[in-house]
Amino acid sequence: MNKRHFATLCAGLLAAAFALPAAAQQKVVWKASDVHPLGYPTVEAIMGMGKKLEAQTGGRISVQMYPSMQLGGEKEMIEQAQVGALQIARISVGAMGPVVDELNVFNLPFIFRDEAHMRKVIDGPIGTELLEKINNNPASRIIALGWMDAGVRNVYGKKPVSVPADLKGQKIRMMGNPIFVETMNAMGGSGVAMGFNELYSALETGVVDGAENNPPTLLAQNHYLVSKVYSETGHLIIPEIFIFSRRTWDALSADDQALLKKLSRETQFEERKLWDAKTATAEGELKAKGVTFVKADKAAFYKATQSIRDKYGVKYAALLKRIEETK
Ligand code: GTR
Repeated sequence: MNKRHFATLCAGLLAAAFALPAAAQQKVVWKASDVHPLGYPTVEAIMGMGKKLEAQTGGRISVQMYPSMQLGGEKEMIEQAQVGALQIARISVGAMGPVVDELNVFNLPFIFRDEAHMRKVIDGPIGTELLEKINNNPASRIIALGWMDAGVRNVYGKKPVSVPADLKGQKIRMMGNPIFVETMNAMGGSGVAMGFNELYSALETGVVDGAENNPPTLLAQNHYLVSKVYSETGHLIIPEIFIFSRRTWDALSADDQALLKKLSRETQFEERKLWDAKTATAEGELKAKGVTFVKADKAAFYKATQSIRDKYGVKYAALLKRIEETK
C-alpha cells in the first residue's frame, strides 16, 4: 500500500468511526412527566406531541412519558425541568405562580366568566404574552411551550356545600400557593396547602375533610372512592401549562426549537378536544360510582371571595382589565 492509499484508508476509517456514533448520539429521548395517569387528556396530548416529533424528525427525537407522579409532584417536576433532569413537564398554573408571579392572575377566584372566556384569554394575545414573559426571563430556567384546559374546580368531600356557611370547620386541601389557602378561608372553609401526591391518603385518613378539583381529576385520581359529594362552587378555572427545560432548549438547533413551538401550539388545541371528550363522560361515570353532584350558590362564593380579588388584583390591575374585556 502506498502512502496515498494508506492516507485515504485512514481518513475513511476515521470518518466511519466518527459518523456512526455521531448519528447514534443525535438520537435523543426526552423525558416528559405528569401527575395524571395514562388516558388523562394532558398525558395523551403530550404523548401525541411526542409521536409527531418522532415522525417529523425521522426518529431523531422521541418522548418517553412518565405519568402518575412517577417523577414526583409538580414542584419537583419544575425543579427537574430547571436542571435538565427532565424535558417536558405538564403542570397546573397553580404550581407555577410561585415561580412566575404574573401567572397568579389565573389563580384568582372567579377571574374568568366561564371556560369559554378562559380559552379566549389563553389562545389570544394575553396567553402568548404570558408565555413570552416566562421565556424572556432566564431566571425561570424554563421555556413555556403552551397552555392546556383543566376545566372548572369544585369542592368535594363528605358533605354537600351550597353556601359558604356549609364549609365552616371543614379542612379543604388546596394547592401550595398562598392565594388558594386564602381563597378557601374566604369561602368559609379552612384551607390546607398540601402536595397533590399526599392528597389521597389525607382524604382517606381524614387529615383533610375535602379538596377541590375538576371532575376528570376526581375520577382519575380515585378520590371519588373517599369523597362522595361534589359541590359545584366553580371558584377556580385554572389552565395548565406545559414547560420545557431551558437547559435542553438552549442546546437545540433553531429548526428544532421552531418545530417544538409549532407542535406545542397544535398540542394546546388537541388537548382541548381530549379534555371536552373526557369531561363529557366524567360526570356520568362519577354518578355511576355513587358521587352526588350538588348545585352551589356561586354568587355567594363570588361575593365571599371579593377580598382576594381586591388584595391580589391591585398588582395586576391592567392585565385584569384586559382579561375582563376579552370577549
Ligand atoms: C389538577 C391538575 C394537576 C394538579 C392538581 C392539584 O387539576 O391537573 O396538575 O395541579 O389539580 O390540585 O394539585
